[in-house]
Amino acid sequence: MFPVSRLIAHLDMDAFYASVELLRYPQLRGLPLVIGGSGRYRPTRLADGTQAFARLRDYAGRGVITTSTYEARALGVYSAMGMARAARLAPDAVLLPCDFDEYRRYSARFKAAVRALTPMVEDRGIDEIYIDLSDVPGVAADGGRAIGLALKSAVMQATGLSCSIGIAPNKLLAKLCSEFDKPDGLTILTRDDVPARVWPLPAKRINGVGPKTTQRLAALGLHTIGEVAAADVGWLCAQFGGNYGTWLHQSAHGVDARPVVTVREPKSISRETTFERDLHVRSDRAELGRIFTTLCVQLAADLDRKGYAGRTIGVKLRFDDFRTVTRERTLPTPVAGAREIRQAAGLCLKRVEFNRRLRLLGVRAGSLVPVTQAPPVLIPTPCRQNGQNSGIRATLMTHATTVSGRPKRT
Ligand code: TTP
Ligand code: MG
Ligand code: MG
Repeated sequence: MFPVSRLIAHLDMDAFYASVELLRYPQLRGLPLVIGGSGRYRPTRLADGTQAFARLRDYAGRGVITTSTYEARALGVYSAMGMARAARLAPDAVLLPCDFDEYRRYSARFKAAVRALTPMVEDRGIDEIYIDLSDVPGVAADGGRAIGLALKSAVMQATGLSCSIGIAPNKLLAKLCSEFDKPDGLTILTRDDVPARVWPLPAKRINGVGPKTTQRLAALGLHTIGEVAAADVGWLCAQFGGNYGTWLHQSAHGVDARPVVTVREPKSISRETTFERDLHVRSDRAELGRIFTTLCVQLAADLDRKGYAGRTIGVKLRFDDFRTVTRERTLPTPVAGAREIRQAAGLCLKRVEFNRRLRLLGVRAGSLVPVTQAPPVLIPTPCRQNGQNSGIRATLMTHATTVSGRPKRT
């Protein structure tokens, strides 16, 4: 089991996508900036060499804010807010489209910088990680402050970006307190701090309490984490079922035994896109075909980069009434190439009834198996004797993708 007392850090990058954009457009620092919307709103270069940026008020079409700088948040503009509403709140905010490839590069960079200092890292997505600091020498003496500061400065040095870190006895509390002092924060929370610093917070701040549970808790008169903590565990179990009731009780008391998992095999890898306008399967056939191919090519590149092949290929569609359907095929051998993915996904699409316009299309590879791609080798093979050019010729043999095992189910 775990050592008696663990020390876990949760590190989360500050306004991540927006901060990466500010590295290439430093002239926008200090201004309200939002990321999201379509690629049409890329900056344009003017004759005098300066760049012109779109403003939120210029935005036409649908879409949501992906993230915003703290200056934009001060105007009430947050992640997941509709563009139209955001434009009313902050018409002058600068608007930039997402550049996921760039964000992935910076994600890899900050994670590498952390791993170089502390190897026990659990990847939790593009801009956050957990780190088990329990075995860092001297960490018990200052509760993790020195290593926390060292991690922040390593991330800054590797990326030019700030992050916020929470250090606590477990993942639940670490995740909670990494937000206490955002941006550029470092918060250390001990078990003794739970009543004063955690109990006054709204129950939804517990990672795992979603909007539905929040509503049900509120209907039962429980609004803060402290109120959940004070509730009788048997009563919570009667309301929410044994597993969830117990989990709620423990979480509200700041108890969480989950380990930091340093290797995590993905269950599936997928790509999807929401269209700028709803597309019709017949009148927009060419455009849909192009989008479909691009998704398959991107998915193949993701699989290649991560070293997997998929035994199942599936599609996801969302219609203009928000109905979502998925179809999946299991293949005789795992595939990783764009052509094979497109073929299998195409067969999935044949099983869908298209009677409405489409707003989203996605392609997914599941039942992943790690692959090791052997390089092509030249092996000598004897030529057929035909009386003219006998002898040895080289035959290019491309090794098939070899499957080296099944991923762990997580
Ligand atoms: P977050 O860490 O939730 O947000 P953030 O880094 O932008 O801001 P904070 O300082 O509060 O941590 O998410 C990381 C990135 O993930 C974010 O920059 C953009 C993306 N994202 C979405 O695409 N959709 C969302 O709804 C959210 C919340 C984030
Ligand atoms: Mg973040
Ligand atoms: Mg995050």
